[in-house]
Amino acid sequence: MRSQPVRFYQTGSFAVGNRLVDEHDRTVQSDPGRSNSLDSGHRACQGCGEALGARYALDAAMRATRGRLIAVNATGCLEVFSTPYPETSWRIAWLHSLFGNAPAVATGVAAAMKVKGRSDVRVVGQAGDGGTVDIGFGCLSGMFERNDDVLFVCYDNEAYMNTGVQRSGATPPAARTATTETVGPDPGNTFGQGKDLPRIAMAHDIPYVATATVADLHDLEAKVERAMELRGARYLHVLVPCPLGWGTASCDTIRVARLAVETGLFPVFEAEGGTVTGVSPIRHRVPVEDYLSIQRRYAHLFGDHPSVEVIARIQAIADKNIATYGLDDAPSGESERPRRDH
Ligand SMILES: Cc1ncc(C[n+]2csc(CCOP(=O)(O)OP(=O)(O)O)c2C)c(N)n1
Ligand code: SF4
Ligand SMILES: [Mg+2]
Repeated sequence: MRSQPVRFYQTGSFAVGNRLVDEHDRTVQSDPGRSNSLDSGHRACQGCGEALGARYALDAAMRATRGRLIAVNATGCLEVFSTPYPETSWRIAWLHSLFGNAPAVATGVAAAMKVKGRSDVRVVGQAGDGGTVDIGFGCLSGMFERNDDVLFVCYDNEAYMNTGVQRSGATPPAARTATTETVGPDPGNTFGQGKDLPRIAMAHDIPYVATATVADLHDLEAKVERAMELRGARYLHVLVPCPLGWGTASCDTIRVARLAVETGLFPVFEAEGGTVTGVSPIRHRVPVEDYLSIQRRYAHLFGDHPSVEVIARIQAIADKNIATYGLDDAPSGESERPRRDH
């Protein structure tokens, strides 16, 4: 009988244990020497996208800086679940001050390092969407405008999760939160409000702006690494599903993040100096219903009388994103790795 070649199914994936792929394709998490920046023992919900995103982002930043990294955290789930006093899950230099001032504190730490002549020590600021697009926005815009040497990471779960799922400036239209209409003609968040922070960041012409999701952790790591190659103000906006606030199964965090990308509702791209330099083309485009219908925050759009008009308006947003960022014009066979123009 002819022998069959051994097939390593893991080689096509970028899962945590991807030690069988070529060395240059391996993720930071596959490195036994990884820093485990956000270690086990924290109190995040099962399937928390924010915990996953933060661990990958910070481990990648630690590797890029050879461990010379200081993280500044805004108030929010990431801070609360990781540091119930006197315990902490952080195995890095880590600082928390207030909900709204993380960009300013990060700027101060970067300035202190400069004064001390420690250009080798780098600074990451991090916050949820509320801490970034709402209460921290003034500080963040100032940090961008001064081109302070900080990478700021927003973990966007599209509401104030830590305090019980209140609406933020990043909550999408029609999503139900604790502070949006529950009944009436248009339950859920209103259309036409909110802030598109990646585009606002790009308008500051800062060296680097990128978006990513926990559905493609290899891409997230690559973007952190690219950001740490540059100096000045850099911004990374990561979509991190929240099972509690979105009403999704804990096991569906990656799936729902992938659907956000494949519908076009969350464009994945990077930009340098205010110009888009790379996008992640959509491989398998899906209608927005596939994304919305598995989340209880959109349950009012479905049932016996689906809100066809509202779903069509959300589809129009996805279609516009796809056209704006050119997400559907990938030559056939192209992978979903970012296509870089530089
Ligand atoms: C000045 C101030 N106002 C309100 C709060 C209460 N608070 C703490 S975290 C939070 C919401 C955080 O939301 P977000 O930044 O999106 O992070 P998430 O918890 O969703 O990760 C709020 C309202 C506070 N700590 N300080
Ligand atoms: S509420 Fe959401 S963001 Fe907060 S720990 Fe739970 S899953 Fe994570
Ligand atoms: Mg949030």
